[in-house]
Amino acid sequence: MALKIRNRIWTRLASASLLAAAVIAGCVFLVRTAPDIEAHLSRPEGQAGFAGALSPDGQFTAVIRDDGAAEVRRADGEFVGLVRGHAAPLVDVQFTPDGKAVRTIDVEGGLRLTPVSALGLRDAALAPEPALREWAATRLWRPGGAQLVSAAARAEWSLNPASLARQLDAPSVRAPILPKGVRPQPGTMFRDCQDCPDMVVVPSGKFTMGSPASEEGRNDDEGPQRQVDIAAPLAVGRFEVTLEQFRQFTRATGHSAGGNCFADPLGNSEWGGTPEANWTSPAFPQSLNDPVVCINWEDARSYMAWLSGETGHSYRLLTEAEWEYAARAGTTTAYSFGTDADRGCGHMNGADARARKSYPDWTTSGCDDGYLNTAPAGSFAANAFGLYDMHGNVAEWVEDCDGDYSGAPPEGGAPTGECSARVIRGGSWGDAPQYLRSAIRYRSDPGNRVSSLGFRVARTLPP
Ligand SMILES: [Ca+2]
Ligand SMILES: [Ca+2]
Repeated sequence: MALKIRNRIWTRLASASLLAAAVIAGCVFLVRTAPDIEAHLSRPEGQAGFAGALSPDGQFTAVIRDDGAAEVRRADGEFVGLVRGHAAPLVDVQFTPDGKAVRTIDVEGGLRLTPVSALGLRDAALAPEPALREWAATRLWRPGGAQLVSAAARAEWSLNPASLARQLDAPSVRAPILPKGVRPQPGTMFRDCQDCPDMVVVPSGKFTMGSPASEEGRNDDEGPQRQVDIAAPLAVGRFEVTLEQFRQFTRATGHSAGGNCFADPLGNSEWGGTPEANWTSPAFPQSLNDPVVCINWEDARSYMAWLSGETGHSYRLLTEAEWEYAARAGTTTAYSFGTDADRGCGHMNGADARARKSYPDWTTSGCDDGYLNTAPAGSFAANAFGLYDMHGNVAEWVEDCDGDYSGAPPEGGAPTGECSARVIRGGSWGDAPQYLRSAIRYRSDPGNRVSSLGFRVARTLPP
């Protein structure tokens, strides 16, 4: 196996909603029986109730949440946007009689009118084709809230990475389902079906691949640096493929990802190929939203083929160049959050102080990132493109055969054909910070399965 010996696990191979709450409180009964008037509910004084309203046309509800924001939903319960007070919690919300605005009052008496169109609802309703309505009102997510933004407003976004990160940083909220025939634009999110992976559209661009000689922790195989042109936008999985997503694939196809996963079956540092360890049982507990592990390169490719068939789109692994471009998200520093590995515990799941308690011989960071093994997808901050867990959590297979940069294609393509080692990127929960850098490169026999190794999907976009 073409593996380097490092202090990393796999190298040891060589060695419901508020509306529901309203239903429980019986208040929806009030608004639903009076859709022809400006429905209005007030928070009972001294009680943990709520204020809510129904739009005059009966299409939307607005309910004040415990955090003082008004949450607007469609009548069927689908979330569409938030209205907040300028600086104080809201205590009252109504729709105006003409239905064109949401009128809110905050605890200090401040009145605010928020046009319905500002929530994107009007743009959605005016979209020329019914199939485009959802997309015309693409959701943008921001810390602490979310809102709908019209297609026209979206066209005015700059591709400022920091701006995109703010908009996309809400991992618990799913991307909208992309209507057939719609080409997603850079800076937006989508998924192709109900259970498909969330995708982020990253813009085209040029970047410098590899690390400078001055980068701390650098390995020689990260250079020489070279210029790469990612010529067209592409869709990248927002998260690593999860256990639940992989389970859907195996149920649908009968695919058997075998055992003999490289793992630590007893949690006592006796790592090795373990016959009984596999993706359903990697020798540590996982939630269904954790990234799937013990997946070899062929398993990942089989998943892509199935997902492509299910959706009619071209799903594939990222090339190595695309992966680094996506991980850097416009940055040139060792990590997408900067150069300071000591800040890493807020940004990535790697080998940390918690891991050292179980594995005293490991090189780790000095901080506690909260996870010994895998973390649920999206547990850490996204990078500027809105992608999660590019640094750490699980290391990720990419398409390329292993090779040095002098012979690799310059335009982001992958060497094709049979090869004895495929590239792995990003490092994992078992790796010290220096092995989680954007430029770090690993490689492995494509048949190997490791309890810290998974993958991420990409999708080619039509021209
Ligand atoms: Ca960790
Ligand atoms: Ca990762």
